[in-house]
Amino acid sequence: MIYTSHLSITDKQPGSMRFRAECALACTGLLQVTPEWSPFPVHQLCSRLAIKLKRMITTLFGSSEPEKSDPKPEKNLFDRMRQAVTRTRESFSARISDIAALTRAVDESALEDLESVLLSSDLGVPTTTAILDALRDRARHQAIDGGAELRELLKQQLIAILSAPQQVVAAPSAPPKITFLVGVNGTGKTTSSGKLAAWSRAQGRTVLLCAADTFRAAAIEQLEVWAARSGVEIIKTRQGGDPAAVLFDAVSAAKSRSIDDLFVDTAGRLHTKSGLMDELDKMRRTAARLVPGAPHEVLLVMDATTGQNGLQQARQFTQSAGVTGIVLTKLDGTAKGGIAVAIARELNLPVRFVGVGEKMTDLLEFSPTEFVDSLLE
Ligand SMILES: Nc1nc2c(ncn2[C@@H]2O[C@H](COP(=O)(O)OP(=O)(O)O)[C@@H](O)[C@H]2O)c(=O)[nH]1
Ligand SMILES: [Mg+2]
Repeated sequence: MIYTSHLSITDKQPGSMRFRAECALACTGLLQVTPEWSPFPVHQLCSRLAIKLKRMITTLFGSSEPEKSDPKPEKNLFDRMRQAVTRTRESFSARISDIAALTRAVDESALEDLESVLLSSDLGVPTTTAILDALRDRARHQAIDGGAELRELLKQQLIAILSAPQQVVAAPSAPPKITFLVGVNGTGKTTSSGKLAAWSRAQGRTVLLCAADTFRAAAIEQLEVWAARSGVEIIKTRQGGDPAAVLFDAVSAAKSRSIDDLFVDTAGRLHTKSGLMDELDKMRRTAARLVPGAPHEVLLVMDATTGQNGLQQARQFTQSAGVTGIVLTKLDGTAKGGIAVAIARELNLPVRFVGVGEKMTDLLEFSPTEFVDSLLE
């Protein structure tokens, strides 16, 4: 928000505190000064105070300026994915290279080594078993010719599993497209809502954020900071307000303003808390009443560092919440990125996005081929 100075020309006494404060605000860009200010060198007068003030505002509220959404990221998506899975690749790829180097003809002992690598990267027992079964089957029909071929076959298997879930997202016949972000506490729902808003804006779409986590005041403020960073508007209510009511307002606003994308940040909930699951149901019904077919996407936000536990939780969640896809966050902080493969196979849901850090641009659209290539290159 930009304020306009109401100081009259006669009030502008260089020694007065108010004048100095307004000069400093003008330097931060938060205060607009009228042309009549031109005789006063505001930037020289108070630039040091302005720097202090700006630092204080940023500390208290985060940056109020829209972060530049990097029209030309210095790294391409593949490099960024590669960077994000560094820790997983270091344990995964190096050990697979060892197997490949030692293996002339792929035998049972090489496959057993591979099994232990897959398990330690959090692919989980059922997915690892399925991959090993397919490789054994192949080896029975046609010998696997050394480590390089084993690596290639593994790649194909992983890409096939990750590409299998083909959840068709119902495109709305008229805007807005409504996306809910759901999941347990701390997985990254609010952060991902903000990043998605910026991502969608960067695609040239119009975006609105809805703060439907009314449980904690901090969640509303956190989303406001994200809205300011990504330069989108936010619809919110007071803490403790009815999430379905704020959603109603947000959908109505999105409809009347012809907004393309409405992202709805929701409160953290466990599938076992029936009150909160009912609340989510009510939100679904509210959205559907205003926009037929809504919500068009329900993204379950999962924290990659929680591994198989997170998967177990997600399995139960997807059954009751109509989840259409996954946002897998904190991939940058784990050596167990193999969880993405387990998710695709066991939940039969596509991983739509991955979170690779805490910045606005640290959200990548998921591509099975890029993911597997960056794990196994
Ligand atoms: N390193 C990293 N941290 C993340 C990522 N996504 C979210 N976080 C952090 O995880 C914490 C919880 O995120 P938040 O969005 O508040 O979770 P919520 O409770 O589900 O809304 C915050 O400190 C975020 O900065 C990610 O992709 N990578
Ligand atoms: Mg939150």
